[in-house]
Amino acid sequence: MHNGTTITQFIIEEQRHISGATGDFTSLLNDIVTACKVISNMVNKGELIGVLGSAGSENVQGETQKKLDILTNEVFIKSNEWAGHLAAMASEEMEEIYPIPAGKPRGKYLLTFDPLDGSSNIDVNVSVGTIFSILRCPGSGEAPAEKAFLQAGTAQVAAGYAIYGPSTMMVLTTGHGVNGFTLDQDIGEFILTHPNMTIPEDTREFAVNASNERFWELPVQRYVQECLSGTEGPRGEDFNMRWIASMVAEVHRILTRGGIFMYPLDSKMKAKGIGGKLRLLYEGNPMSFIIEQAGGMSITGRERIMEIQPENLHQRVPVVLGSKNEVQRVLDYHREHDAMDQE
Ligand code: AHM
Ligand code: MG
Repeated sequence: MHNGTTITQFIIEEQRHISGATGDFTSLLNDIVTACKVISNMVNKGELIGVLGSAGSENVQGETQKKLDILTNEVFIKSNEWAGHLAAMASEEMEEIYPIPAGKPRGKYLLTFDPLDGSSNIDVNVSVGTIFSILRCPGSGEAPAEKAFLQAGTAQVAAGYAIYGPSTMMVLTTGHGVNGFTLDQDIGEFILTHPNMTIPEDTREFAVNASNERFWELPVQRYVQECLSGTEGPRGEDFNMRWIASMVAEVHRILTRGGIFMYPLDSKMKAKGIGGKLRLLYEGNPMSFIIEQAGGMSITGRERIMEIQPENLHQRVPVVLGSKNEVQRVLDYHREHDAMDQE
């Protein structure tokens, strides 16, 4: 029998410190937790229940959808639309926002999510995850429009992710630090196993899809080149490299032992007229909130991600996040480069 703190207990105790908390938020987080347990079970069963492979369709980003992208999106909607805590949801897998249907009670929060991030990894049995962010819904009563979601990351009430790896874990912030919970499959509960997760300020480990190197901007090329040149280079130290192609898994590694993760702007994106690979509202912002709450830093290369005023639901941003001193260095390299450009 476990005698640790369950995630429900943890959330209720945390909410007790907030005056005026009605229990709505606690209950919303509980529904999200339930959705992640269902997804964990699906991901875990994999081909036994015939959920691997492509669905033969594309999402709004023009990416091929996996069967699990669609199924997990449905799980998230079904788990979160009934209880009366939300006014609307938005997801990577849906072009438009999903207002709570007429006939169901409407609440004061908005939920954005990527139901299965890193889903290109699913068929090869590598870790994937779910990312979510909770915002307050501005206005009252009327059905929200897309505009309601266009809030800077600093306005987030909570953010988290579930990682479906060797263990299933949930990592959560409500703006008071970051805590990690491990799913005990025998009792079906997430138990607090990683209280107060913090990111070391220094690291000698970087993560980037190096196949894009020739398309990167000069400051990123410089940073990575200096890491690669190791003890003989200007950094005077050897660096290690990782690339899982699953942002949740990279962020989880960084929360565990430090590191820097980059999906920077590149000339291929610029040619396509997009501002990055990762999406601001359900990838960049929630991960930035978690990283900052754990003492790390999260920027586009030039600015703090959480201060960006979103212009549309599926907006993309460059992402550089992780151990403070390395992210600061990447920021400095961009500033130096941009200053020289001005001269
Ligand atoms: P997805 O939301 O369609 O899964 O895409 C996001 C993922 C991130 O998890 C990961 O960091 C990145 O895409 C990997 O990109 P690449 O395939 O270029 O390495
Ligand atoms: Mg994603």
